[in-house]
Formats: sequence, C-alpha cells, structure tokens
Amino acid sequence: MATETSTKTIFELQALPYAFDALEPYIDAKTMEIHHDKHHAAYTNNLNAAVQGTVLEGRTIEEILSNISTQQVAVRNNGGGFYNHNFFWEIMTPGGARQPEGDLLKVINASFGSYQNFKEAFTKAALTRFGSGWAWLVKQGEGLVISSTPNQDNPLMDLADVKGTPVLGVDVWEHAYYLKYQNRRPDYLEAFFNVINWDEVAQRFKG
Ligand code: MN3
Repeated sequence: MATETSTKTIFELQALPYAFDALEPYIDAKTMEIHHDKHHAAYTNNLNAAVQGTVLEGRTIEEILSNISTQQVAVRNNGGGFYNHNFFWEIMTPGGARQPEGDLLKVINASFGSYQNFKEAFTKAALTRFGSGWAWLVKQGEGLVISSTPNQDNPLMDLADVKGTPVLGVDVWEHAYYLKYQNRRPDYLEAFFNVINWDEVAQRFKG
C-alpha cells in the first residue's frame, strides 16, 4: 500500500477560497492549481505522515510551530508549508480594497512612514530573499515590522530571526510564479499587490 493512502488525515488540506482562475491575470490558473493541488497537498500529506503516532497528534499547527526548534526537519518544512499556504490563500482575493485603510493604514504609516515606503520595503525583502522562502509583514506589539524567512519557515517559529504574528506574506518560491513570470520575481511581486486581501490582513492585525 502506498504511504500516501495509509497516512491518517490529521491536518486537512483546505479548499481554495476561490476558483483557480480567480486571481487572473495577476496569478494564472495553472500556477494556482499546481500550487494548491500538488505543492500544498504534498506539504499536508507529509506533515500528517511526520506527526502521526507522535505526541504532536492533537496539537494545533500554531502550537507545533511555536516549539519547532525541538522537532525534526520534516515537521519544520512540512508544518511550515501547511500553515504558510493556508495563510497565503486567505490573504489574497480577486476583489476588495486595493490598499490598506483605517486603523491598519495608521499603523503602517506609523511603522514605515507611508504606504509607499511599506510597499518598497516589503518588495525589497521579497526580492532579496535568496533562493526559496517568504517575505512577511509581522505584528509585534502594536506595531508592524517586515522580515523574510528561508524555505517554509515563518514568524510563528521559535527559531525565526523576527518573531511575531504574520499578517501578510508572499511566497517567493519559484513554483509560485515561474510558469507566468519565469525569472521575473519583481513582476510577480508587482502583480501580487493587485490581489492582496487587505480586509483579511486587517482582521489578522486586530487578532
Ligand atoms: Mn508555495
């Protein structure tokens, strides 16, 4: 019997909250389909395989990530991949506000000087992440900071350089953009700013 079919479902692959083609033309349908149905599914299956039969069964993903330095690398990589992609699908939307508003905008202005400064700093963090990883907007206390992480690490992990609550993140693995943008990560990032779900980001900031 294949390992995949004998793995218990502990963490469930959530359906995308919109159709594969909903983020066109910024993020293409084929990329979304492979990203969710293959990459995210694999992280989820591999996480389940890694935690089943261990003390981690029954813990939330947030609990596992907060203590990740004590875990084997398969839990770190696949637990991060599971959490990060659930997060990523939710902070994107085909409609909604084009820019942050209200209290969130006030905190962005207080933390970075302006929305434009924030956008430039976030983009720079995503562009300068060498190889595969993520860029993040992270809540620390009542303020916001920007960071980036390698591989599938994230700010919830106890071993992250910058720890806090992620409120916005962008996947800069090549699988997130290569079909449409090839090596042009800057074009992908510019496109990403057209599909950010600022209402969801504001909700996550409120906590
Ligand atoms: Mn990915």
